[in-house]
Amino acid sequence: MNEFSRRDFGKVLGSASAAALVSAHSTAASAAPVELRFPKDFRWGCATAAYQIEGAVKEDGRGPTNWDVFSHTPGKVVGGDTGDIATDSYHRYAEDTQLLKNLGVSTYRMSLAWSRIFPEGRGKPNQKGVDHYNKVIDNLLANGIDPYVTMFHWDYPAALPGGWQNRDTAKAFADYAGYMAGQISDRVKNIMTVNELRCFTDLSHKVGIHAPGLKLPDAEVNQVRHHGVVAHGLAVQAIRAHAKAGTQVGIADNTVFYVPVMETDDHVAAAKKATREMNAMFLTAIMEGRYIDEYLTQEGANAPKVQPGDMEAIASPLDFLALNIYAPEWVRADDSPRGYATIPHIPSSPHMASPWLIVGPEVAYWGVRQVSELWKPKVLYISENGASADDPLQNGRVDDADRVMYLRNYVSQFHRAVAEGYPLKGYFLWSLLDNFEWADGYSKRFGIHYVDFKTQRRIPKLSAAWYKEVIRQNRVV
Ligand code: GBH
Repeated sequence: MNEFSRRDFGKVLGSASAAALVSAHSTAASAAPVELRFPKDFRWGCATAAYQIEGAVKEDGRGPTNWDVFSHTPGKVVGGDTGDIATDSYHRYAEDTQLLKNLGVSTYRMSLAWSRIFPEGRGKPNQKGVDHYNKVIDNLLANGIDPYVTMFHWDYPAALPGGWQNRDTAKAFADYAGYMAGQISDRVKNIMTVNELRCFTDLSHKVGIHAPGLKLPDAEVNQVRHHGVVAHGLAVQAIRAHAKAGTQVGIADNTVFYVPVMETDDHVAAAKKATREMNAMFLTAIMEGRYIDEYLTQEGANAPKVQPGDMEAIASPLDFLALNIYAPEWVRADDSPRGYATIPHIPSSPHMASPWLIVGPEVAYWGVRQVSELWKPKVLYISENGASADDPLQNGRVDDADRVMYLRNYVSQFHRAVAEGYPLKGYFLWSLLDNFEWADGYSKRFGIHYVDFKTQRRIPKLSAAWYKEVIRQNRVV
């Protein structure tokens, strides 16, 4: 590399050093394997969510939730599965901590069940619920694992009238989030408000496949979406008001990312525009503090009713942004007024065990890059990435080479984003263990630990061995 190109490369990398992130085994002219190495302080973790793992739905004063009601309604979840027992992690959390410790992760993303703290959504807190999470958090810390806590991962107290259709739920959520921030922020340094706005609004109220299973008209869906972002914003404010100074506050969003069909300026620009416009009601509103014209024009009379102060709350500054990245959307530049055309997935699009989980590793790179270019977050995390697989259990082993393939390709693309200097600081693999996969029940496995749901025995899959090695060597293996 001559002086000029070396300096150029250095500029792209920002503070990161090229040599440290991409290194060759030897200086031999040929056949030197290039290693994709991560920065020393890169944080590796795993993610789970309360309703998907805890079980113990009637224990210690927990109130019923939207998902208890939904999963017990015949026909809503594959196989009639429920979260009543799940992976029994309410009782087995110490065992799960040991799984994490064995992997060598430095972080763990978990969520709190709102209805364990406020069984009816508001009112007097249930001390037993608080005690439980204190035990879980203390157990993680005692094992050298830093918990990242999500306040809402889709399970809300069924007693809240109207759920997210009711604006008051946003206020109740903020009160709960603020209260819990006050309880845990002496030990928990990173808090996320909500998980995946699009899922708990659209999938629950428009598509109807998630609790409470509604198919509302557009105007009402837009209002639910608005209540979702307001809830996030009010929670940011409440957490800041009650948490210890220095607590880092963010959101875990499943922004839909548009991947350019080829890496040329026109397609790259078209994809970035698509990402901004297609997420107008969620992340774009949060980062820009307004509903952009493209969205308002498109929705017309169905646009959400916004009250004074809402947009300021929604745009409350964040310390970090966290992204759940799974399937890509492909997009190309187009002559139409909006300048892009999305390309539908077709039967030959490769996917994992879940039909929706199209394999498109480049989305990992483009997601990080687009968000960085559009809104310049200070710190980014991948709050979820992972895959479902069929996981044959044979002779006590689960050789999930396909999941390893998926993860290796996505992690390689995250590496590219880090190497180019984008502020990606950590990665949470979904999921630590097989669990209740929402409407798919236990029919889809996302874990890197296999769970035998009859015995609750956990068996590390090949992907757990792979991840452990990634963490140990801090590079793609
Ligand atoms: C995330 O959802 C969630 O945060 C996590 O709880 C979940 O377990 C994990 O990822 C794996 O799914 O059946 O075609 O109508 C990802 C969002 C929600 C996308 C369910 C696919 C079903 C689409 N997913 N959705 S479809």
